[in-house]
Amino acid sequence: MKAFIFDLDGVIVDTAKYHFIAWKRIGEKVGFQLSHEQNESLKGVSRVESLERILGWAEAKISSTEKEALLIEKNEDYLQQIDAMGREEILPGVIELLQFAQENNIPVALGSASKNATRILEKLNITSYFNAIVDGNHVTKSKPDPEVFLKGAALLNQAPKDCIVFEDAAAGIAAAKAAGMTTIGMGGADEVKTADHCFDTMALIKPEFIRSL
Ligand code: B16
Ligand code: MG
Repeated sequence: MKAFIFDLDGVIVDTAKYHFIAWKRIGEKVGFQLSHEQNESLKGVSRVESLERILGWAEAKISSTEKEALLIEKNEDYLQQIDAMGREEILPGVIELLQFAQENNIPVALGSASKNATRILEKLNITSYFNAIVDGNHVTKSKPDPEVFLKGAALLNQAPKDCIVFEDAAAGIAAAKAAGMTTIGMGGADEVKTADHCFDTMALIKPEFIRSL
Protein backbone atom coordinates (compact mmCIF):
# COMPACT_ATOMS: atom_id res chain seq x y z
CA MET A 1 0.00 0.00 0.00
CA LYS A 2 1.00 3.61 -0.53
CA ALA A 3 2.66 5.90 2.02
CA PHE A 4 0.71 8.58 3.91
CA ILE A 5 1.69 12.22 4.27
CA PHE A 6 -0.40 14.20 6.72
CA ASP A 7 -0.73 17.95 6.83
CA LEU A 8 -1.08 19.13 10.45
CA ASP A 9 -3.29 22.18 10.89
CA GLY A 10 -6.83 21.37 9.75
CA VAL A 11 -6.11 17.67 9.20
CA ILE A 12 -4.85 16.36 12.56
CA VAL A 13 -6.07 19.22 14.73
CA ASP A 14 -7.99 22.44 14.07
CA THR A 15 -5.35 24.99 14.98
CA ALA A 16 -6.73 27.45 12.38
CA LYS A 17 -9.02 28.85 15.09
CA TYR A 18 -5.98 29.70 17.25
CA HIS A 19 -4.08 31.19 14.30
CA PHE A 20 -7.20 33.30 13.63
CA ILE A 21 -7.36 34.68 17.19
CA ALA A 22 -3.65 35.52 17.14
CA TRP A 23 -3.65 37.07 13.62
CA LYS A 24 -6.80 39.07 14.45
CA ARG A 25 -4.98 40.68 17.37
CA ILE A 26 -2.00 41.48 15.15
CA GLY A 27 -4.36 42.93 12.51
CA GLU A 28 -5.96 45.19 15.10
CA LYS A 29 -2.49 46.54 15.97
CA VAL A 30 -2.24 47.91 12.43
CA GLY A 31 -5.88 49.09 12.44
CA PHE A 32 -7.27 46.15 10.47
CA GLN A 33 -10.13 43.69 11.07
CA LEU A 34 -9.18 40.26 9.69
CA SER A 35 -12.25 38.45 8.34
CA HIS A 36 -12.97 34.73 8.62
CA GLU A 37 -12.67 34.39 4.82
CA GLN A 38 -9.27 36.07 4.83
CA ASN A 39 -8.13 33.74 7.60
CA GLU A 40 -9.29 30.76 5.50
CA SER A 41 -7.02 31.88 2.68
CA LEU A 42 -4.05 31.86 5.11
CA LYS A 43 -4.38 28.10 5.70
CA GLY A 44 -1.17 26.30 4.75
CA VAL A 45 0.58 29.64 4.19
CA SER A 46 3.78 30.27 6.20
CA ARG A 47 3.89 32.68 9.14
CA VAL A 48 5.99 35.30 7.32
CA GLU A 49 3.84 35.14 4.18
CA SER A 50 0.65 35.34 6.30
CA LEU A 51 1.88 38.57 7.92
CA GLU A 52 2.79 40.01 4.50
CA ARG A 53 -0.73 39.27 3.23
CA ILE A 54 -2.36 40.86 6.30
CA LEU A 55 -0.19 43.98 5.97
CA GLY A 56 -1.12 44.09 2.27
CA TRP A 57 -4.87 43.92 3.06
CA ALA A 58 -4.39 46.55 5.76
CA GLU A 59 -2.31 48.68 3.35
CA ALA A 60 0.09 49.10 6.27
CA LYS A 61 3.70 49.99 5.67
CA ILE A 62 5.96 49.04 8.59
CA SER A 63 9.69 48.50 9.03
CA SER A 64 11.34 45.08 9.02
CA THR A 65 12.09 45.48 12.75
CA GLU A 66 8.39 46.06 13.43
CA LYS A 67 7.49 43.04 11.26
CA GLU A 68 9.92 40.90 13.24
CA ALA A 69 8.31 42.07 16.51
CA LEU A 70 4.79 41.29 15.21
CA LEU A 71 5.88 37.79 14.13
CA ILE A 72 7.28 37.09 17.60
CA GLU A 73 4.18 38.50 19.30
CA LYS A 74 1.86 36.46 17.05
CA ASN A 75 3.72 33.24 17.75
CA GLU A 76 3.85 33.79 21.52
CA ASP A 77 0.09 34.41 21.55
CA TYR A 78 -0.50 31.31 19.36
CA LEU A 79 1.73 29.08 21.50
CA GLN A 80 -0.04 30.12 24.66
CA GLN A 81 -3.29 28.84 23.14
CA ILE A 82 -1.66 25.68 21.74
CA ASP A 83 -0.23 24.80 25.13
CA ALA A 84 -3.73 24.72 26.59
CA MET A 85 -4.84 22.20 23.94
CA GLY A 86 -5.42 18.52 24.82
CA ARG A 87 -5.69 15.16 23.04
CA GLU A 88 -9.46 15.61 22.88
CA GLU A 89 -8.84 18.20 20.14
CA ILE A 90 -7.44 15.58 17.74
CA LEU A 91 -9.92 15.50 14.83
CA PRO A 92 -12.27 12.48 14.44
CA GLY A 93 -10.75 9.40 12.79
CA VAL A 94 -7.12 10.60 12.93
CA ILE A 95 -5.91 8.17 15.60
CA GLU A 96 -7.74 5.30 13.89
CA LEU A 97 -6.05 6.06 10.53
CA LEU A 98 -2.62 6.39 12.19
CA GLN A 99 -3.20 3.05 13.91
CA PHE A 100 -4.31 1.48 10.64
CA ALA A 101 -1.07 2.69 9.03
CA GLN A 102 1.00 1.29 11.88
CA GLU A 103 -0.74 -2.11 11.77
CA ASN A 104 -0.33 -2.35 7.99
CA ASN A 105 3.29 -1.11 7.83
CA ILE A 106 2.29 1.97 5.85
CA PRO A 107 5.02 4.60 6.26
CA VAL A 108 3.74 7.94 7.57
CA ALA A 109 5.23 11.43 7.28
CA LEU A 110 4.12 14.85 8.44
CA GLY A 111 4.19 17.59 5.80
CA SER A 112 3.33 20.88 7.49
CA ALA A 113 4.12 24.55 6.93
CA SER A 114 4.17 25.10 10.69
CA LYS A 115 7.39 25.76 12.57
CA ASN A 116 5.58 24.59 15.71
CA ALA A 117 4.70 21.15 14.32
CA THR A 118 6.87 18.98 16.61
CA ARG A 119 5.61 20.85 19.68
CA ILE A 120 2.02 20.23 18.63
CA LEU A 121 2.60 16.50 17.91
CA GLU A 122 4.26 16.14 21.34
CA LYS A 123 1.42 18.00 22.99
CA LEU A 124 -1.07 15.59 21.36
CA ASN A 125 1.17 12.62 22.23
CA ILE A 126 1.19 11.24 18.66
CA THR A 127 4.84 11.77 17.61
CA SER A 128 5.57 8.02 17.66
CA TYR A 129 3.16 7.40 14.76
CA PHE A 130 5.40 9.36 12.36
CA ASN A 131 8.35 7.85 10.51
CA ALA A 132 9.40 11.28 9.21
CA ILE A 133 8.58 14.89 10.02
CA VAL A 134 8.95 17.73 7.54
CA ASP A 135 7.78 21.12 8.77
CA GLY A 136 8.32 24.85 8.29
CA ASN A 137 11.84 24.54 9.73
CA HIS A 138 12.95 22.17 6.95
CA VAL A 139 11.76 23.93 3.80
CA THR A 140 12.81 27.03 1.90
CA LYS A 141 9.66 27.31 -0.23
CA SER A 142 6.17 27.20 1.24
CA LYS A 143 3.08 25.48 -0.17
CA PRO A 144 1.93 25.55 -3.05
CA ASP A 145 5.55 24.63 -3.78
CA PRO A 146 5.85 20.80 -3.56
CA GLU A 147 9.11 20.91 -1.51
CA VAL A 148 7.57 19.91 1.84
CA PHE A 149 5.88 16.81 0.36
CA LEU A 150 8.82 15.78 -1.85
CA LYS A 151 11.09 15.91 1.22
CA GLY A 152 8.59 13.77 3.12
CA ALA A 153 8.52 11.16 0.32
CA ALA A 154 12.34 11.14 0.15
CA LEU A 155 12.64 10.61 3.93
CA LEU A 156 10.21 7.69 3.67
CA ASN A 157 12.13 6.31 0.65
CA GLN A 158 8.96 6.40 -1.41
CA ALA A 159 8.30 7.55 -4.97
CA PRO A 160 5.99 10.62 -5.01
CA LYS A 161 3.38 8.70 -7.06
CA ASP A 162 3.15 6.21 -4.17
CA CYS A 163 2.26 8.87 -1.60
CA ILE A 164 -1.23 9.89 -0.46
CA VAL A 165 -1.44 13.42 0.94
CA PHE A 166 -4.17 14.45 3.40
CA GLU A 167 -4.68 18.22 3.16
CA ASP A 168 -7.26 20.83 4.17
CA ALA A 169 -5.95 23.86 2.27
CA ALA A 170 -5.94 24.93 -1.37
CA ALA A 171 -2.21 25.72 -1.21
CA GLY A 172 -1.53 22.24 0.18
CA ILE A 173 -3.60 20.42 -2.47
CA ALA A 174 -1.77 22.38 -5.17
CA ALA A 175 1.59 21.47 -3.57
CA ALA A 176 0.75 17.76 -3.41
CA LYS A 177 -0.51 17.76 -7.01
CA ALA A 178 2.67 19.50 -8.14
CA ALA A 179 4.60 16.72 -6.36
CA GLY A 180 2.67 14.12 -8.41
CA MET A 181 0.95 12.59 -5.37
CA THR A 182 -2.60 11.35 -4.75
CA THR A 183 -4.57 14.04 -2.91
CA ILE A 184 -7.28 13.68 -0.29
CA GLY A 185 -9.05 16.94 0.57
CA MET A 186 -10.22 17.10 4.18
CA GLY A 187 -12.87 19.24 5.83
CA GLY A 188 -15.33 19.79 2.99
CA ALA A 189 -14.39 23.40 2.13
CA ASP A 190 -14.82 24.44 -1.52
CA GLU A 191 -11.07 25.12 -1.80
CA VAL A 192 -10.20 21.43 -1.48
CA LYS A 193 -12.69 20.20 -4.08
CA THR A 194 -9.83 19.99 -6.62
CA ALA A 195 -8.39 17.03 -4.67
CA ASP A 196 -8.61 13.51 -6.14
CA HIS A 197 -10.94 12.48 -3.27
CA CYS A 198 -12.69 14.51 -0.54
CA PHE A 199 -13.91 13.65 2.94
CA ASP A 200 -15.54 15.80 5.60
CA THR A 201 -13.70 13.90 8.35
CA MET A 202 -11.16 11.08 8.59
CA ALA A 203 -13.74 9.02 10.46
CA LEU A 204 -15.40 8.52 7.03
CA ILE A 205 -12.26 7.00 5.46
CA LYS A 206 -12.61 3.22 5.52
CA PRO A 207 -9.79 0.64 5.12
CA GLU A 208 -11.46 -0.57 1.87
CA PHE A 209 -11.08 2.91 0.40
CA ILE A 210 -7.37 3.04 1.30
CA ARG A 211 -6.87 -0.41 -0.20
CA SER A 212 -8.64 0.70 -3.40
CA LEU A 213 -6.02 3.39 -3.97
P1 B16 B 1 3.47 28.46 12.30
P2 B16 B 1 -0.19 23.35 7.96
C1 B16 B 1 0.14 25.97 8.49
O1 B16 B 1 0.11 24.63 8.89
C2 B16 B 1 -1.13 26.71 8.87
O2 B16 B 1 -2.23 26.20 8.14
C3 B16 B 1 -0.97 28.17 8.56
O3 B16 B 1 -2.15 28.87 8.91
C4 B16 B 1 0.23 28.70 9.36
O4 B16 B 1 0.45 30.07 9.09
C5 B16 B 1 1.47 27.90 8.99
O5 B16 B 1 1.23 26.52 9.25
C6 B16 B 1 2.69 28.32 9.78
O6 B16 B 1 2.49 28.00 11.12
O7 B16 B 1 3.19 29.90 12.57
O8 B16 B 1 3.09 27.55 13.43
O9 B16 B 1 4.89 28.24 11.82
O10 B16 B 1 -1.65 23.46 7.60
O11 B16 B 1 0.73 23.39 6.78
O12 B16 B 1 0.09 22.21 8.91
MG1 MG C 1 -3.50 22.61 6.89
